[in-house]
Amino acid sequence: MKDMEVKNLINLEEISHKTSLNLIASENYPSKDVLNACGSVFSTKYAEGYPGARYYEGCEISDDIENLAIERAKKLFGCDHVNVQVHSGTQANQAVFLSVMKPEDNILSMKLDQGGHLSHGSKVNFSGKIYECNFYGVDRESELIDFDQVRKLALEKRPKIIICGASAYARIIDFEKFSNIANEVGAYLLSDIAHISGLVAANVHPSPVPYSDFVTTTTHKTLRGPRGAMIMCKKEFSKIIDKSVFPGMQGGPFMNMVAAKAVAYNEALNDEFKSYAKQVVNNAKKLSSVISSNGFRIVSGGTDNHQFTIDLSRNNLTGDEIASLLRKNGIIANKNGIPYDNLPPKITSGIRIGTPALTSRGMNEDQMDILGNLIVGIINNRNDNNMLNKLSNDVKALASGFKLPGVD
Ligand code: DSN
Repeated sequence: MKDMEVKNLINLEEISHKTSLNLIASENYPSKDVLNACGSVFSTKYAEGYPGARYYEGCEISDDIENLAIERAKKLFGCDHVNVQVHSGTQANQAVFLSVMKPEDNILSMKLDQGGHLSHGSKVNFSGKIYECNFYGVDRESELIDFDQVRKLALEKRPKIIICGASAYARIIDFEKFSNIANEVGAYLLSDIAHISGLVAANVHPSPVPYSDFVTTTTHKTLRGPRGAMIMCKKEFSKIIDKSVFPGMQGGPFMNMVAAKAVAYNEALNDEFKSYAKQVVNNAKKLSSVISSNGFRIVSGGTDNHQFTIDLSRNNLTGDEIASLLRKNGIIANKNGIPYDNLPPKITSGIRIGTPALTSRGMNEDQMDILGNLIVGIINNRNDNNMLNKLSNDVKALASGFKLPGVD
């Protein structure tokens, strides 16, 4: 690369990943093949429209790559129809809303501060500005989705769409229960599986596809593809979903990202991916149990998926201070609210931990044991600089034993 300023920053980012341990639950390391497709000549191509019906000439090969991505995605998730053009998870949700709702129609979704997502109706997001939104949460004791509340609110508010799926929820989501409630009140069911789609693809989490009218997901989290998204839907919604994406809210698709999605779907069909997805969950279970056995409470008592949240309130600590402390010592995670948090979103009482990225680097339960003790050690020795120096060297040593997929 001739641009040394940018090259230097890319190198620095690479070194930063290599020498630290990435526990951001929504991040992952895709393969070299996925990255190559992202950087391929397809980034040049304008292909507004859909295969066989484009608004530009010279789209024959773009048609082939998009059809390939669609066929692979349908095989992977067993869905009737898929749109692989949508650029992001938020835009995927937006396209679903545009397809069946009018402004001021009513959404029922999970509270943002109990695990939901901004694009599910938050006041600061387009979804909360355009639509009327009501929210369900988790039970105060079990910290599991409160289905009595979901049903009560659904009967009372008669939403047009019920959304299930979360950004910070560590337990299995019962899509059938959501579907029964949606059917009872005549609502559409949108399952946003952005976080867990890789686990769904590998059958380590139940699939929402048989129960949902619409399923949205990003492609870069547990699914380990390129930055992007996709929408799956029942056959009857195929046309309105595609129209909502283009020309409704996007122009030309990013054909390089469509190519990279095709690569990622194919990788996810392999047995190696299934082993990775199982390991992601085993790693999260192991890491949460090491941390909880050292005196930290885990929200809902543990995890069934790729992530969990540590409740720091009983230790008189905040998410903000501990996320920053961990980062200074080479462990990257994010502050996160816990259910019924007394602290504001910029401070929070929790730290969200996810295992997809480290699992992709090849780590297993043995490394989770070491890592759990490092996390606990860093928190407990936060005022002892000598100990912190030693522990951050241990973090670097652990990181240096595992390559970065797609880069090394
Ligand atoms: N919700 C973000 C996350 O889970 O990190 C992504 O939108």
